[in-house]
Amino acid sequence: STLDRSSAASDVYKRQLFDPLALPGLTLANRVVMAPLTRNRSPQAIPGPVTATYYAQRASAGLIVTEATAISHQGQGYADVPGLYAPEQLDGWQAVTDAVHAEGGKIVTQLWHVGRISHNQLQPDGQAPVAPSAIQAKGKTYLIDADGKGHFAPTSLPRALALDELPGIVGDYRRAARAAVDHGFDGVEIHAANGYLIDQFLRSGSNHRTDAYGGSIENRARFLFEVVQAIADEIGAERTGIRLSPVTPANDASDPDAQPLFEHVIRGLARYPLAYVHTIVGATGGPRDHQQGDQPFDYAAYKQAYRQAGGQAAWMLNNGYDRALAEQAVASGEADLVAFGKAFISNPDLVERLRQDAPLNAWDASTFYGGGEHGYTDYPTLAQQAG
Ligand code: 8OZ
Repeated sequence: STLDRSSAASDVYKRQLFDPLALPGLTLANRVVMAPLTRNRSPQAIPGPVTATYYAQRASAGLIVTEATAISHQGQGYADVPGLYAPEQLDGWQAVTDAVHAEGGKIVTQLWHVGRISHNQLQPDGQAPVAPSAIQAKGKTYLIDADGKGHFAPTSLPRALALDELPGIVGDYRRAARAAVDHGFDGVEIHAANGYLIDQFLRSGSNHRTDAYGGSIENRARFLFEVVQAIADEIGAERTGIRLSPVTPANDASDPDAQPLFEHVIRGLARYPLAYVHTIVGATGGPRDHQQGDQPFDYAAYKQAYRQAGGQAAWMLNNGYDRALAEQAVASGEADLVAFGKAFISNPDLVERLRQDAPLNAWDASTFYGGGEHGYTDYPTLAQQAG
């Protein structure tokens, strides 16, 4: 394997943010990753030609992780987010992956089931969203009215999933992963972060089950491992990544004891030869030093638990990284890959800007969610600004 796992070798070879990374299933041109970014620009859950342009403009990223993409209608929780379960959606994604590959990029899709972070009006037949337990999240989802105006709205009360429904949802993950690679994706990222379905199973705040999927840490992690196993069986672990957010409060995610929970999860993940493990440091889009419970999360111990258990996947970190912090993280061996979010929204050529230490375009938060090409495909590159 050409995967560089030898942090001890850094005397002679100092890894840099702009060096390639050859993973067993995925060769990346550099260590700068485009983080998954929800943009709400896919009416009928179909990514259109503008979405292909948007991702192709950002193909110089070492890896693009698409916006979170629903594995099923039940997995939908926001207006105009894309899916991976209908033929027209998959045709749309084929155009996206073709466009990114034509520019020399690599792209994986983020497999998403929102669980309770949804609204009856987004669910099949207006039903309640599903969750480990019937506990409403203190949080918001995003709806678009008939007049096309978007707004945030409280999430609906979910119903608890029956035991015999879980294999069907695992099957939806498997099917979506297969469809993704059949439509040109280089792999998938399992969205196990930010208070969505898998994270709802993990955390004691949202999981009050008394069956084999609730209670102990082992039980709460069972659903996650079933999803990982199914996807690894279907497309190969080397084309599979996973995103975790050990302490985020996003979407009412809560567990006072994150350290043993996520060390159990990360040790279990070491059993699979995954492409990468992607960790959000702190509160998603917020403070990097956020904590759950009364102890700061020990990220070094968490990573060490993974390596000691034999885990060899590339280590991807995200949240609040700038150029200096990212270079330091990669050069020190703390991270193999660093994912940038908002900076990629406003800088299609972010890699080149970082390489030159050029100024970055500011982002316009008012065009993050919903809308058209403005704030989506009209941010200029350095070359466009110079011309
Ligand atoms: C922002 C708005 C809606 C969804 C996440 C998928 O936080 C999201 C998301 C982010 O992971």
